[in-house]
Amino acid sequence: MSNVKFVNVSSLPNIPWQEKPEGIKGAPVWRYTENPIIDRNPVEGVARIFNSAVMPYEDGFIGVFRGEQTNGIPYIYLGRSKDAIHWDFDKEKIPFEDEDGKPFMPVYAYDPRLVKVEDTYYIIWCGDFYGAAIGMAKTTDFKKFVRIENPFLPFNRNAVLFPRKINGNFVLFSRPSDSGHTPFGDVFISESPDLVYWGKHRHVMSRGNEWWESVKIGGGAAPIETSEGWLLFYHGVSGTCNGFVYSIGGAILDIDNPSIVKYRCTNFLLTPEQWYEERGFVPNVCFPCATLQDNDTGRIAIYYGAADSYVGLAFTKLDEIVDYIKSNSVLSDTDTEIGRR
Ligand code: BMA
Repeated sequence: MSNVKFVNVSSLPNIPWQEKPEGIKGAPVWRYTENPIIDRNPVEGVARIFNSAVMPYEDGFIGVFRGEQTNGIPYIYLGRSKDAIHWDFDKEKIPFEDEDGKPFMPVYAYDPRLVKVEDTYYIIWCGDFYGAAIGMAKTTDFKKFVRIENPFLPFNRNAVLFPRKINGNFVLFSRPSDSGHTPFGDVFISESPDLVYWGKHRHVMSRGNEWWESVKIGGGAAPIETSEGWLLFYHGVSGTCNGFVYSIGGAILDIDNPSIVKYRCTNFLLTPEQWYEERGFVPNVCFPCATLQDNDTGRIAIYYGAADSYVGLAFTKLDEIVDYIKSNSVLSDTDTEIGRR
């Protein structure tokens, strides 16, 4: 087993965890036996919670949750937990405001990510900016949530912020798209010195390396810094005669220039197999949005939306997953290039 180490990752002794069961075939990723951890109708007025992001906070955990309201409109709700498995949700939507403290609510908001950079927590989502585009806000106390400029023009979905600046700049994955369900999509990154002005756009990874990710791919959880590079859990989409199938993939990106992919796993790491992944509002979806990790043990907990209806939890270990990705890596030209043309 490799001696890969986390970098800039804290101890998290209360990370949710189950040991790897016997008989796992394929990738070393195993589901929590009590999945799904969030069931339907979790809050008054919210029919389903899925595609959500969590992180350690104070003596427990906090998260931003995609709540599909009973009128069908998605929004972001705050949740708190002692064990990162059982969650209490606020009944009200997150009250976003502008820089002057006036209410400034997105029209809708979905697929939130939650990332801490230095002393500030950032929430990144997909919302309406005269078409689907990326929204962002910041908080330091989870009481006051201030919107910051929308980083990109429409259409763009699925943005993920890196947990630290690289060469002095914030770095954001995104996936330019169309106004519909987007039958294409690669992952790009952009840099910003101030979270207002974005540039130095680079291509990271193309769809279509393998059939399970042949239609489109998108950044998933915030990348995890390791001695091998940025460990990325992302989603890949396959097109079938009966619709899209969303699986979880894994890649490792260069630490100083993450537009360069060092390793990319040819096999999916997790694909819909359980009832809560195969059956729901949108069947056959595993959509990763966050991880927790413990520096002392190498444990990683992956949070993923299941069938646009539930939240699932899966586990892996740093050394096992890095070994698996490296030993099953197949790279294309667009992976290894700097991503500028
Ligand atoms: C994507 C996003 C995700 C969703 C997925 C499957 O385009 O809308 O929120 O989980 O489709 O429906």
